Amino acid sequence: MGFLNKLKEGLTKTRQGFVEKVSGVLSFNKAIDEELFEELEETLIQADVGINTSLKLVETLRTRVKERKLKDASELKEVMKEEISKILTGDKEKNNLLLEKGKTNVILVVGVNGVGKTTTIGKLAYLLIKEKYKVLLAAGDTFRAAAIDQLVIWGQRVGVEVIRNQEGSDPGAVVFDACKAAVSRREDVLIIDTAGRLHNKTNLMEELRKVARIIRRELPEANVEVLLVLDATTGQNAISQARTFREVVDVTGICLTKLDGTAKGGVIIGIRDELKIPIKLIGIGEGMDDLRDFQADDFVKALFNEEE
Ligand SMILES: Nc1nc2c(ncn2[C@@H]2O[C@H](COP(=O)(O)OP(=O)(O)O)[C@@H](O)[C@H]2O)c(=O)[nH]1
Ligand SMILES: [Mg+2]
Repeated sequence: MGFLNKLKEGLTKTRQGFVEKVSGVLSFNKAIDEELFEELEETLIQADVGINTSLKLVETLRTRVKERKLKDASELKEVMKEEISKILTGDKEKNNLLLEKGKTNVILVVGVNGVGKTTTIGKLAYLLIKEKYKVLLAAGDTFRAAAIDQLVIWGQRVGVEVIRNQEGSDPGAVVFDACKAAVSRREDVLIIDTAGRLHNKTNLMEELRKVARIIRRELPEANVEVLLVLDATTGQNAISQARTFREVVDVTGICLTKLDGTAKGGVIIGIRDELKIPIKLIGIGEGMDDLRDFQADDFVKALFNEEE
């Protein structure tokens, strides 16, 4: 199955909880009135779009109704799709990963435990290899041996090397070694895994700051992407996680995982709108091929179950 069809299938529950309800509200032969806007607002909030973004979206719809002199609720569906697409697209230039051939590119992957960092790194390495980049991985989550092993297994699966140290060792040292190795081996992309134990927030944040400093110092010329991984199934919680991480590192992009099978996929709109950080990648499964660049238009089409 192609990625778009898989995305469509993965978004089934989100579609049921969001698009189908919105379509119900915006049915044919229904007048556009205050009650309709309120119903719409409620539906968006329940679909995990988030309160602020829902209010804003409905406000925009009110404006469009006046501008375009719309009369029937069914006409609002297209407008809604347009506006969602606009929010998700944001500033188009910034929606791709920071990658340049002929330069060292570092992707520092951060996020809380279990959101899918290590899996995303494996999938991303696979994606980049297919695009002819030379890729190196660094096992910066040194807290548990299993975390290191998991990355090593991904490395073997996709055929890239993993710089690692023992369990409990200093992540800064692993990152230092990996930066050196990336230069000496002329790697195009260094992807760094990190720990995500939020319950020990101060330590975690210190660790991340330190790692970011080491990258800057060792690879001053490199492109550095700080990719925050968020789990769509956590809904609004993903937004508060993002706020926490943003206080510590300069997050340049988001990867939203687990869009397959969740009913909370509407959160993607709130994430893009509230955080103003581009969504660069989406994950729709545990397999090697289940990660892709985020394309707002394709996403909206898949969400609304339209043909390509
Ligand atoms: N369904 C689904 N599962 C995912 C996705 N990404 C990661 N996972 C699963 O989420 C779990 C946690 O992933 P892991 O990479 O270990 O998270 P980490 O703690 O952030 O490194 C694993 O079972 C992954 O297979 C995704 O896009 N879809
Ligand atoms: Mg991990």
